[in-house]
Amino acid sequence: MSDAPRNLLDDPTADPFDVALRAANQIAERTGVERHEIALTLGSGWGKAAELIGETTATIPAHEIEGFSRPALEGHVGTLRSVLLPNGKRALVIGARTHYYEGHGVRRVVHSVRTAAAAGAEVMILTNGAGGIRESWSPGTPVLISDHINLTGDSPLEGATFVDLTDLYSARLRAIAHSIETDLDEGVYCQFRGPHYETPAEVQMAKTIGGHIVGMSTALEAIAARQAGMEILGLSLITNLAAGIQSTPLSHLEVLEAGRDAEPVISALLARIVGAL
Ligand code: 8IG
Repeated sequence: MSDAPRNLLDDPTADPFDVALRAANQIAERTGVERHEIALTLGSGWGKAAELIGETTATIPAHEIEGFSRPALEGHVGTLRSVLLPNGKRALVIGARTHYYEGHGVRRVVHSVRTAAAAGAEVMILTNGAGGIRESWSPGTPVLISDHINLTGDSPLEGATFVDLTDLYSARLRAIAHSIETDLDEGVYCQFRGPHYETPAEVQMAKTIGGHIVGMSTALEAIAARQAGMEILGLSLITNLAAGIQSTPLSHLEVLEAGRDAEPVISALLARIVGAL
């Protein structure tokens, strides 16, 4: 038996929105900031943006907040930060992502997004490291997410909760991103369950059904963000070409390296986008 404290979200009778509200209240108390207008989840390759977007006024180990867990993966930072933006707004920077492949259930996956909404965020920026299907994308290319295909077979919505996902990735926010970086490409993000990377045949399937990016995180989070009424901006850092698109095998090390190399450039881009919101 593990002696780690149990997570409230693992209790099926707990209301996940209630847990998110408790988390948001704890964040308000720990940061001294009543309301965070913008939230960002920083995936692999995007971490440096936290320093560039503004002044960090509080840093909290995420696992000290209700419903959050310790980071499962090296290269993922388990902190929540409150950042004061130059325009006076407050951003909640989430460096702690629970992935679907960890097997803790979708409630744990989307808890950070629901917490951000409960903390007052109206804009949710979701970033990730991902594989690229377009051959013109070299590792290190940032791509705007225009839409997604959720291949997990799961949903963060429970019961007969029908949520419209038209314009899930806000055209308004994408236009702002384009005004900052005119040659930013867009693509459809396919979320696979992982943690294995795709087979080349699966990548071809994703391409055939209209996908351009393959990843393991963002679609489920975006659905929960929309349910919570937030406007969503999604950005992928292409850290590798998807399996079979490149001739060499994929390695997690390669992914981390591409992320590290691109980090200063894409983080500066994200900081400029945040500054324009
Ligand atoms: I970084 O090639 C990263 N994440 N599914 N496929 C999937 N997720 C990824 C990939 C990839 N690269």
